[in-house]
Amino acid sequence: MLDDTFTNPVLPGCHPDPSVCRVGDDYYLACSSFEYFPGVPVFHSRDLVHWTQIGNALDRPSQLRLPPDTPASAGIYAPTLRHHDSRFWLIVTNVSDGGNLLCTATDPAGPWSDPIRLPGVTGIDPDLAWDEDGDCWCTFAGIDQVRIDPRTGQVFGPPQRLWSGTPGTKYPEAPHLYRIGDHWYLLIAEGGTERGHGVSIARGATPTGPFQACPANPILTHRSSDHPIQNTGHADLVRGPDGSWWMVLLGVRPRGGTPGWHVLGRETFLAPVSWVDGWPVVGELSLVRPAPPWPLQPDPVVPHRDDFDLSELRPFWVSLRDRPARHCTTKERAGWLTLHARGGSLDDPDVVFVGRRQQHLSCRTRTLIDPATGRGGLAVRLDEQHHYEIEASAQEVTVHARIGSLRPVVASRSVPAGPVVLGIQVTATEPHDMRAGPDTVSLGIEEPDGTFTVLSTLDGRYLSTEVAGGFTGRLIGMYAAAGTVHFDWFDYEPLIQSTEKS
Ligand code: 6LW
Repeated sequence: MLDDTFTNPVLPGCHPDPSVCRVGDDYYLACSSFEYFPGVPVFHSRDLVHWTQIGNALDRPSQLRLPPDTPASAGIYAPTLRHHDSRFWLIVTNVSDGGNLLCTATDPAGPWSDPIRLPGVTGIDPDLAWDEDGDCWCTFAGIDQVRIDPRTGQVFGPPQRLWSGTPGTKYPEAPHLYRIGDHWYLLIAEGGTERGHGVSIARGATPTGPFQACPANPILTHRSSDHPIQNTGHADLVRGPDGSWWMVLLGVRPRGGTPGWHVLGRETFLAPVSWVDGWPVVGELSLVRPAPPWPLQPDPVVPHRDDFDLSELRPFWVSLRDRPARHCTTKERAGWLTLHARGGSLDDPDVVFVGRRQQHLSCRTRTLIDPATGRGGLAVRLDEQHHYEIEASAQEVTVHARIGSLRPVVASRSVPAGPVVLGIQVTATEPHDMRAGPDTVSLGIEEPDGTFTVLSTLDGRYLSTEVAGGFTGRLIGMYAAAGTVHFDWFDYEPLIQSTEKS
């Protein structure tokens, strides 16, 4: 239902380091994708609130190489997406294969070009900005800058230090440089991407500075607050067609007792921005807040059930490091997703896995698996050392957990031969229960009469970023552990609670 409020996060689930640009009435947004393939999801919106994934910028092996030893949370970091000279430009870091990459597209849904490399851009979080003379400035974590030729990747001279952020505050990173009115503004994140994160800004007369820090820095931080949205930082600014200004940024929603566990990764939030004395002032960032002044669009129709009837997988499905067709295809058995095992379990970095981001604090997933010729299942995954799964073989289903070095088999049950519906339900705990974890994860099977039998309910805190470390959040998906397994459909159903809408 449309009303005068909107729900934050605007892109729930693991969608950190958002970068946004506007062309006419259309907004486009890209974010980090780490060890997952395809990489750099790209979204479209007409109102900054409702986003539809239109593709992935790096969806061919020629664009994205994630070597088999790419650790979880390595890979693709922090794109900048810009529109200039009738083209879309995307610059991003592959920390696992050669550093910074630059691709272009005329349609942000793709295809994107094969990337050029930028060996002279020597840090993460690269930004692109063009000045009035057409010179292109690449600014990156440090905060350093070098002029580049964005068509060839050539750099002109060594990088120059522009600003180190607020004295005494760690990790000046995530720069974005903008010409706004009479000034060049240098927006950065600092304080680290955990609870100390924040956004600061400086301005100068030229794109190369010198830059003067805003007296009100940090212009956004929730550090040391009891705000339900924490770790706020890594932001980008965009101006609406009506002249209003907005900030997209990352934040997390920790739950449960001390220290608070967030399980969905760093999500994308939206906040209004006003200008006072030539400096941006970030308005209230809340879970539900007044809408932008233009009409809201209806929610995009997100297919919660995927019947695997298309020849290609939809863009929200991701795999680990690569996705060769010989291991993962919808073409082998019509209307089914077929997975041929490579690694033997979710502990293995080369396991054949197809998953989607968990985007809601509470949700229910189901899949119909045919394990007649193999073994596979349905999993909630944070990384190789942190996952829960329910696995089916010809006549048995088993619940496994992996928590660090512990690998218990939690429950098992025999089942009749043939396809079986596996299910996982995630249930957020009450926000004020200080002894609880963030949520519970129940794994079970659907009986022939449609009732759901839970085999095991596990504490969700062990599949949180605070326990596992790293930069990502949970994925839920299907995998093969041995032989060949087929999945007829996959269902993801948000369960709405008072603090969120679907
Ligand atoms: C990203 C850095 C950060 O490169 O986390 O929150 C890193 N900020 O800017 C990975 O997402």
